[in-house]
Formats: sequence, C-alpha cells, structure tokens
Amino acid sequence: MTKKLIVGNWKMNGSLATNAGLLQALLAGLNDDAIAVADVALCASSPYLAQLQTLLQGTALGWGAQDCSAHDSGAYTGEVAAAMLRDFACRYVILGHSERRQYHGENDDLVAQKAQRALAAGITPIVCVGETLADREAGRTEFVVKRQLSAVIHAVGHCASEIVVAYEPVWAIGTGRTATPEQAQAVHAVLRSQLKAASAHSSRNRILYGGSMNAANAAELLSQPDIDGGLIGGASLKADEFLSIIASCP
Ligand code: 3PY
Repeated sequence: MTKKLIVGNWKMNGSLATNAGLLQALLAGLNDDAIAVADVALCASSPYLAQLQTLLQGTALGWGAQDCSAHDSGAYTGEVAAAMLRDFACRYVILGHSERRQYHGENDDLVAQKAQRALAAGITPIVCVGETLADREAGRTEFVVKRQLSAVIHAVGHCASEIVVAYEPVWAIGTGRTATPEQAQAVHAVLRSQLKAASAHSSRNRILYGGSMNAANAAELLSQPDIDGGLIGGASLKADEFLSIIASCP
C-alpha cells in the first residue's frame, strides 16, 4: 500500500505565536506509529516559511507553500517564485486550490504553468482539482476534473508521476459538507486511471482527498483504495484533530 500523505492547508491563518504553539503541539504528539503510516506536511502563508524551516528542519514534519508564480523572476509585483520557496526548503506547493481559481481567476493553463515551475525548482506540486455543485448536478464531475488534470499532465510531460493530486469538490470546501467515501473514491478512481495512462511510473502519484476532512470522517475516507491521503483545511489548525486524522491512516 502507498504510504499516506497528510497535508495541512493552513490557508491565510496563523501568526508567529500561534504557529509556534501549534507546531510544538504537533511535534510533541507525533509518535513513531504515525510517522510510519504517513508523510505529514504543513502548507503555510509565505511570510511564515522561514519560521517553519527553523522549527521543523530535522523533524518528521515537512512544509510547503500555498501558491507560486508561473514566472521565474522579474517584474511581477507581489508574486513568489518557486525558486524562492526552494530557498526555504519547501517540499510542496499547493496549486490551483479552488479558492485561487474562484477569487484570483486562476485557470487550468496558469495552474499548469505553475506546476512546471514548481517541478523545475524541485518542489512537488499538489495540484487541486474539483467540481462545483452545479457541475456535479449537471453530471459534469468527471469531465471537469479530467480537464483540470489533463492541462497539468500535458504541461509537465515526463514529470507527470512527480505530482500529487488533491481532489477537492468545491461544494465541500469550507462548507462542512464532505463527499461520501463512495463519491470520493469514484472520482479518485477516474483520476488514477488518467495518471496511469499518462505515465509508466504512476504508482508514485498520490491522490489526496480534500474538502472538510476532519477527525470524524477521516478513517472512512482514508480506507478507500484510491485515497492516498488528505489535504486538510480547518482541522489542520487544531493539533489534537490533525493528529487524530494522521492516526486514522490505515
Ligand atoms: C478544506 O478542507 O476546506 C480545504 O480547502 C483543504 O484544502
């Protein structure tokens, strides 16, 4: 079985003081059993990456960012290049989260370019895909997630096996609604076959479920055959709950 990957998406939350407390509690609570079943990482806002690097270097917790630029460098005020994230030893960068697609107008091509930049900098992109409620109700779930993933697969070519995919149904983000394990598994199976068709090394790809995963629903979701981990929003801000999600990994 693929080792699970549990990633906290802190979104735009935290402060130097609260991050320090949370990280301390997580490090204290992470036991060998947890580390044996799951790789764990936290994705924070860029100003805090230096703090994560300082506090987490040499520990079992990895870290990453929540976005990067589609450009290498230059006149792009406010942007953060993937190579800059590398300077802070980021292992991951979340790309194409639905909040970025929705509030910042990110489209499939832009997300694909960002994934290329991340891989070129040696950072694993966590590429988010997911349908809106309207898409689901119109029977377009499979079409939408395949289109979103396909853009990235084409852009990264032979590196397709190096990406992590996160299936995050938009209707389950920040709403407290979660896809049932059966609904999530069905979409993960579609994504799995798309990744298989793209690369002979697709066994390296991990497909995470995201969208209101919490301590109460994690075990059932994580026991589905094609769910290789979770991208956790609000529940990653509470040490006890995040630890309990990690402990739910089969
Ligand atoms: C959520 O759990 O709401 C997320 O958006 C995780 O990325």
